[in-house]
Amino acid sequence: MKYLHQIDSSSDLKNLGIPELQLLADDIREYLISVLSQTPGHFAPNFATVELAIALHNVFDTPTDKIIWDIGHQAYPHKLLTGRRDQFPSIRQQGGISGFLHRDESEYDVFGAGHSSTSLAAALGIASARDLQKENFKVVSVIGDGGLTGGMAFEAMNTAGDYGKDLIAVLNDNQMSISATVGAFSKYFSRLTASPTYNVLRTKFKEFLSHVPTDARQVVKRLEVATKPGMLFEEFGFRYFGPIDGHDIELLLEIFTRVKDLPEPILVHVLTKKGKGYQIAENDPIGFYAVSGKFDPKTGQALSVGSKTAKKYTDVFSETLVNFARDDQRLVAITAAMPTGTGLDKFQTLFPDRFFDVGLAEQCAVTFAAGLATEKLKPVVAIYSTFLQRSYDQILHDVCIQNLPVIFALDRAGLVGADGPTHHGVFDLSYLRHMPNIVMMAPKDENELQEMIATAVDYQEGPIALRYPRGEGVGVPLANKPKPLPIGKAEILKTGEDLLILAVGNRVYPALEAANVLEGMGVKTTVVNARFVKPLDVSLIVPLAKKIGKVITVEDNTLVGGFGSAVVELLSDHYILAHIKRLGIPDKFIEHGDVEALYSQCGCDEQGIVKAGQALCKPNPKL
Ligand SMILES: Cc1ncc(C[n+]2csc(CCOP(=O)(O)OP(=O)(O)O)c2C)c(N)n1
Repeated sequence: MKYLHQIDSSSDLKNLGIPELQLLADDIREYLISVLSQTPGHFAPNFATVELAIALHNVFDTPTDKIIWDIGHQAYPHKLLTGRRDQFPSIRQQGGISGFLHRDESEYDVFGAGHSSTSLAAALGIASARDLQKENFKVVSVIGDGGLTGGMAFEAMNTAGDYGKDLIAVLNDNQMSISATVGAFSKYFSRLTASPTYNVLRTKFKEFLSHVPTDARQVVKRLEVATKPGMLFEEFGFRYFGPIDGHDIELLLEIFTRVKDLPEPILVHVLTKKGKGYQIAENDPIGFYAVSGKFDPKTGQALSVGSKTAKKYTDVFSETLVNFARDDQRLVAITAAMPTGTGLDKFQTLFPDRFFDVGLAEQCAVTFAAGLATEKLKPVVAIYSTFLQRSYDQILHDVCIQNLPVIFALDRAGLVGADGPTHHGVFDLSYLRHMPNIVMMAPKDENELQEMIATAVDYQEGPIALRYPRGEGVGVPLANKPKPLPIGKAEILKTGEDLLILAVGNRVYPALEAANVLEGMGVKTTVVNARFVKPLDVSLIVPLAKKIGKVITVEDNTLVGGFGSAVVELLSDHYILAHIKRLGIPDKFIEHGDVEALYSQCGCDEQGIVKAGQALCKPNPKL
């Protein structure tokens, strides 16, 4: 590595000529491979943005000029160029740098992200603040063709074009979201790149630029004439440039230099390739979207074999749903750009007509499902807990008020680990529980997940949600024909008269283990697997709490408004006076790190439950 070592901030880039910048791009790719073959992280998207990051930091005066990356999973080259090269091996690990953008991490991370389609609205806000305060800097948003399928991106374009703000949107188009980008706009982009104009431009571009006058306005005019296919963006009020090869540094520098001083909304359409420069990832951009363990850089083969042998919750969901869908033609499945992540790819293969991918558009996914449900279909909306946050009003207004039987499958519930605060699924119990009509379940293990899928498929009365964690289950045997559970019924797993632990979801097994430890200390404990957060099992919980008098609730959701809160409300409504300790995720954002370590830090692992039990059962806790 020759050049990356010299880059401690974006200003160091300015001294390099084009050949050096190209070598720097090689350095970055080499470094990405060496680190990411040892450390899990997002992979292929970062190989697509190497030249883009170099060109942007070279042409623009960052951090005075602001670059806003959408999502941030593709911003590793940006991190490497802005002072985080040496910390890079710590990425996504506890105490290390974030895998996304984080304002506290660097002044170059202008706007934090993790969820998609926010960059244009944020850029518009920043540009508007600049103008209001009579400041002078450029604002650039970088958004993918996937991110552009999110409604907020269009809402922002609609406003930006109207306001005529001085801002530049760079469309990083690789025709890939995580899977192939879907939708009419994606088809539109394909037509753009297939157009003869683009192909002439692509081959003749440098020659073309060397012959045109250097006056920016004249060049811009000619470029515009050459690239009229971008009419869609022009109609939105953006001047469109492109499509151009996003791996040609010289071309990128040229274009950005030329458009930099145009004081109006600009869209530069850049074509990139996922995995660019690492052939194995270029050939398998979906498999190499992210890497989850060590691999051999020469072959791309995974080196570490996970120690756990249990099936992943996602796979159990995927296989169980498919089995039900074979017999029930009314079952349809909806994803928001995550067919592989949610496991719906199996459903897609087997029942393509009953599968819908709406792009990175969670709000659309939910209301679309509501529409399907009005016509007597049984829609299953599979969305990660964190991304379903986007659809709060659609769930409330379009599904719950109309009491439509939509099934919500929330994957990645609870703490997710390395992706950190933007991705932890620790709010869903709170944001769904207070909606009238909804039923809400969380399984203790993968077999119970199967039973909850059976319950949801069987349930006709209205909306029903199940939420389950990331990663492997606990390794219990899986029933061949899972049976529905009675709605709102909890199960008692252990009995004892000194302490009552009410646990839900993935905290049930730690609660059981804690109860065993407490038993050794002389505290006899009843453990209840709540199964349903709504409706709660009133006839089981109320008498037990009344009799035992000391209660611990434990959940992998925020303590604010979650399962523990529901129990407290219930006991209060029944005039039950009890000593209650709620365990779960505290009222703050939890950073990235190892999941188990994070649960321990939050005090809701086995040890935390034991501690709480000891404290509660000290002699003399007088009511
Ligand atoms: C609201 C939301 N939904 C889903 C995701 C999960 N996700 C992360 S990256 C990604 C694909 C983004 O594609 P694109 O914007 O084209 O960026 P590229 O990977 O091509 O750089 C998806 C679906 C997300 N981050 N945010």
